[in-house]
Amino acid sequence: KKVLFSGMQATGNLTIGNYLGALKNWVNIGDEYECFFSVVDLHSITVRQDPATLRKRARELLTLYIAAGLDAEKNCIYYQSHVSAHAELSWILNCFTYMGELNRMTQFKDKSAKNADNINSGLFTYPVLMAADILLYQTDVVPVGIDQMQHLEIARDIGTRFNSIYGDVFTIPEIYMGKVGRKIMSLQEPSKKMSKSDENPNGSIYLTDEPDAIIRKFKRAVTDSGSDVIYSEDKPGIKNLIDIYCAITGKETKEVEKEFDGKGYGDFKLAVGETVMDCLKPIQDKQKELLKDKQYIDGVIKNNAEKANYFATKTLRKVQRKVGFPDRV
Ligand code: AQP
Repeated sequence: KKVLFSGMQATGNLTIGNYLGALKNWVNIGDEYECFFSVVDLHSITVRQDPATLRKRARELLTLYIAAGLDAEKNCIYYQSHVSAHAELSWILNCFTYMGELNRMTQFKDKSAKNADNINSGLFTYPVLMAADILLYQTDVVPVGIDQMQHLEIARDIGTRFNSIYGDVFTIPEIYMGKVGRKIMSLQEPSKKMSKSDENPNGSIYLTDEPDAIIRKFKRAVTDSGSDVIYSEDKPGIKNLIDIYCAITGKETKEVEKEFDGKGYGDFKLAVGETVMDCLKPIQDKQKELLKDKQYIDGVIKNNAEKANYFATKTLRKVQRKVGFPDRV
């Protein structure tokens, strides 16, 4: 089987952007692959976190992966910090990455603008750690949203560079993106990506939002002039809502335009809200139930950390040998 790797940070409440751009695709295509789904907590501390909150959110996120439909026996669902090979490979790959390459990363520019008082070197080398995450498992495919495209390209470049010096050590991964939901925008500012760390909670639908909050936020969503539900670049607000609706229902944009022909924005916004609500409810219920089952979740954490460590260490040892570190005796 080919290998799939992906991960998310427990840096806040997940949004439907994270769900539709990444998690939902993991569930859809996961069966075809040997999968590694990580809660990437090493990445999270590039921005200052409250320790107790980070620990709590990491557990909630790991549980959410399962609640969203990933089988914890078939898939390796684990915490990045439980597999030290990520940090070790990341150091080695840092020595094969140029400052100039990292300087071009738009996420670094965005995040350092947002965190001007803490532009740490971890934030700068974030893409190298992400390359290590992916290359460690000899990954063939990485399902992520479009915002991660640049990071995936640098991972491919670093892997290719290493291979060109030392021979075929790493599999060079491909990106996977769903047809729709690649970039869900803020409900309040449709020119901006919906993001878990957005300060305006009305712009994002969180996976933990209660039904009435979901409906309220969709009702308040910024729309455009006119009143027709049409998929057009000139109507970024409506376009975003159609994207959300299509990503959940699997409908085509043309079908949606027809469905709401002659109906106003109000009806459409309510329909999208109800669709999202119905989609999230079973996931929320399942997550609540799983969070109560400490023994089961602890078992998943322990078993999968062992499994991830086994595969990751295999690649790490090979890399250490290639670069010339002494053999273990
Ligand atoms: N708005 C989005 N639309 C589609 N996909 C999205 N992703 C994030 N936002 C959207 C995808 O979700 C995964 C989560 O990646 P992450 O946890 O590393 O965080 P991120 O990409 O930095 O996402 P956020 O929500 O914007 O987090 P913060 O606010 O912490 O920076 C990735 O696959 C991403 O593409």
